[in-house]
Amino acid sequence: MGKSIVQKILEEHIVEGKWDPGKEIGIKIDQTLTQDATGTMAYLQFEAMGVPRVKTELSVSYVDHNTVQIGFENADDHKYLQTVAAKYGIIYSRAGNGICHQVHLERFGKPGKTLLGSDSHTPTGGGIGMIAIGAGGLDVAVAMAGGPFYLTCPKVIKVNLKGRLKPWCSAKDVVLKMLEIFTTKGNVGCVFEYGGPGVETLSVPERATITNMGAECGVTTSVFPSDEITKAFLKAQAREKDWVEIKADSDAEYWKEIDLDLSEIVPLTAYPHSPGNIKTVKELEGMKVDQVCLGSCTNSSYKDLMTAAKILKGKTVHPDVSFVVAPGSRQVLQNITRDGGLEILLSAGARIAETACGFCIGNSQSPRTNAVSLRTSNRNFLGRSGTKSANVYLVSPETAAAAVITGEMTDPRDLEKMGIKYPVVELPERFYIDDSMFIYPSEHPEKIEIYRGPNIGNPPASQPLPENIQGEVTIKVGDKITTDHIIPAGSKMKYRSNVPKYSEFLFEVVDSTFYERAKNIRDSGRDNIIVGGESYGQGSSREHAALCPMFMGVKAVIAKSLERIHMANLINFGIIPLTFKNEKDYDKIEQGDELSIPNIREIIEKGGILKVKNVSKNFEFEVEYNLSDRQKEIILAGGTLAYMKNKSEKMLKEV
Ligand code: MIC
Ligand code: SF4
Repeated sequence: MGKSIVQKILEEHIVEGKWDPGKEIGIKIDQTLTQDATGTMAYLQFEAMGVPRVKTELSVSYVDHNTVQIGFENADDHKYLQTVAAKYGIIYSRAGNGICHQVHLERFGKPGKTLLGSDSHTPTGGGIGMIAIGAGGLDVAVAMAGGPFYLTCPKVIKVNLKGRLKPWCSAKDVVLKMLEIFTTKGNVGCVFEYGGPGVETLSVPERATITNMGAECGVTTSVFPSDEITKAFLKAQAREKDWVEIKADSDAEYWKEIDLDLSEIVPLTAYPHSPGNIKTVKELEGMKVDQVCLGSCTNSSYKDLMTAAKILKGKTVHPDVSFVVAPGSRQVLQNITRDGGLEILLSAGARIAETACGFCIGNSQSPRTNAVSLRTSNRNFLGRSGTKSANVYLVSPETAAAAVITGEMTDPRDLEKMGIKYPVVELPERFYIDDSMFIYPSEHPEKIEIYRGPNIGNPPASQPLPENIQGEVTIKVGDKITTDHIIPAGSKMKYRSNVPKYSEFLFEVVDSTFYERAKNIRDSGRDNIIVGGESYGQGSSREHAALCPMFMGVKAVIAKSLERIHMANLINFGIIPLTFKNEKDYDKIEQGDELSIPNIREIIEKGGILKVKNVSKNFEFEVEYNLSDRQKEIILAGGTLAYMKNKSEKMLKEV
């Protein structure tokens, strides 16, 4: 039987286990990336491992999230990251150089390699034919130290692309269609592999838009073949030597296959407050728009910005609209400047923002109260824009540009009626390339002193799993709770390196009393327990959604289902993830109920049925713990750092 692309690349990297979908495997990681908001914690943990130099082929530390420097905190973090990179053999991409995923695709991504990134949109690299996976910072730190990355060997879903996109319809609409088909839940443990004749009609940045937002479906990653189009992109980046062909065998078998006809794709939008809420743009036609934001790691490439610029040529931004453009990288900005796009955008009245995440994570350009904001980004979770009452719609650059002109939701195909022709944008044969904002590691690491400002604190230590868990349901939440609900980003993100302070904002958008209540429970010697619905922990890779609860004394999360990265982060920080055996038990529990899980340590160690007693309501229910032997050991030890320490002490004794 032939092999899929996913199987081919993974098999080449497996160091523990074997190709067997559903079972845990450990893989070698060739490249890592971190960004500043998750990076500080990742490098503090890496430092704690005592490894003198990273062991990967390539590791890059990007600064792109916390670039708004109000107060000293972010600048302190940048300096810390710069010195760590110099000392440990990591390339440092300075603030201003661009969003990690866009820059990595341009300058470092290589077909056939594995990439692990401390950001959930790392699968952007799948656009160039790599297996690129998002993970918590601690997992990335372990990979930098040469350790394997553990994941569930995935079930591969083949997406057969046919036909060609019609004018005004774009890669963003394709991935929004995927979200309509697959939704944001129920895809844990799967990978989307794209194939079929439609693939060759899509450029690498378009493929990357599609793999980027696969993250919203909850898949482990998404991947495209590496073909002549990939080769042309790498050539345009002066990196043709990095090209290798990667394709599936013609008789490869898949867990599931679907067909998607690109010629049937129409302009789509995700309406508030989930990327899975899909409607056609036509259905919302005429809705007044207050803000349009073009950028983010999903849609900030040369093609995206040049397309919008050509649509806006000679026009002025509608008087009721604030139009923000954040180019994905300095390279994109330099190239649209060379090719005249920047001038058109400026003349139209665009507000050019820094080449960074910016508006996407709500740390700038928060819209007005009750605003309708059209964004080309990938997430429209409640409050993520920084304005809780705002309604964010996710759209393509074409739909965004149409609204900039009309001031309302407009199907971009209707621009033809206004005499605007569809702009065909080809990628340059050779991009203007300038790598001067990368700082390469020092050749004299012994001379580098790590800078630690007052904002940098060591990660708090976790505790081994207790004999019994005894405590209270501190919060009961519904379905699809995202990590943005658990711990907000935006203006609070500057406390990423200060866990006690950042913890004060836990569950802020859902219930602002959480912190005080959790603190009282913890300080009275009892355990905090979180009860969640389906797909708990969707969204980002931020390990603070586990680290801060750990700091607050959360010992268990009991949910109907959990998302991959968040579940791994909970385990890394010694919080046991449990699922209801019978989902109806969820309905019987209330916030404030006293729960006890007797003998949990013994049961995790030796096996057996795990029962939870609801002391307040006087009933008992069963929960499941779907953990590999390795994960059980981590939970028993109280998290990955403690587990690694125990393991190396044991090894030393044996020597
Ligand atoms: C996001 O888009 O939510 C982020 C901010 O990039 C996160 C990482 C973080 O919280 O720092 C992600 O996607 O993993
Ligand atoms: Fe940055 Fe937004 Fe992409 Fe996250 S989704 S990496 S915040 S641009």
